[in-house]
Amino acid sequence: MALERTLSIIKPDAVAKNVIGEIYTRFEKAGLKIVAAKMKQLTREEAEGFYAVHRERPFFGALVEFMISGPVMIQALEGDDAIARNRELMGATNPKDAAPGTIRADFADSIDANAVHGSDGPETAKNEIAYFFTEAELASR
Ligand code: RTP
Ligand code: MG
Repeated sequence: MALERTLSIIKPDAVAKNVIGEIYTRFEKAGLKIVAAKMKQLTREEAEGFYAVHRERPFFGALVEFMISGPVMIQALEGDDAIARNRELMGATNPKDAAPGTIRADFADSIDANAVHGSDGPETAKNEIAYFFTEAELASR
């Protein structure tokens, strides 16, 4: 197993539901350590840049509007197979398809308001962590 880092975002719907702590507990129980964290109201430019790979997709406008609809909680997670492990904890993109006990099954309302983001691969994780955190902001633990 490889020690990895991944980027996680608790989206505006889950922040509004006041479940940051419940989601952090799931990360910690799964052996993922929070090595950096910040709460932030994303600007439109930040949200568009973050989801730039989806720029041509029909849902891009709605996705950006949703991501700037309220503050988000952004964290870098570290652990064995952190990228896949976080994706397992999150569940499927559409909460209707998410396995019972996953974050999206328990906290998400729709495919748009789906509670969390997680990097989908090593290259994405590296770029997404650097998008929000400087090297100095990442703890070694
Ligand atoms: P995320 O990037 O947020 O972790 O989600 P994901 O990998 O599970 O899904 P992705 O394909 O990367 O899509 C990014 C976000 O766009 C919204 N989406 N809407 N209406 C649709 O068909 C649709 N497809 C995707 C979702 O909010 C998804 O989280
Ligand atoms: Mg994605």
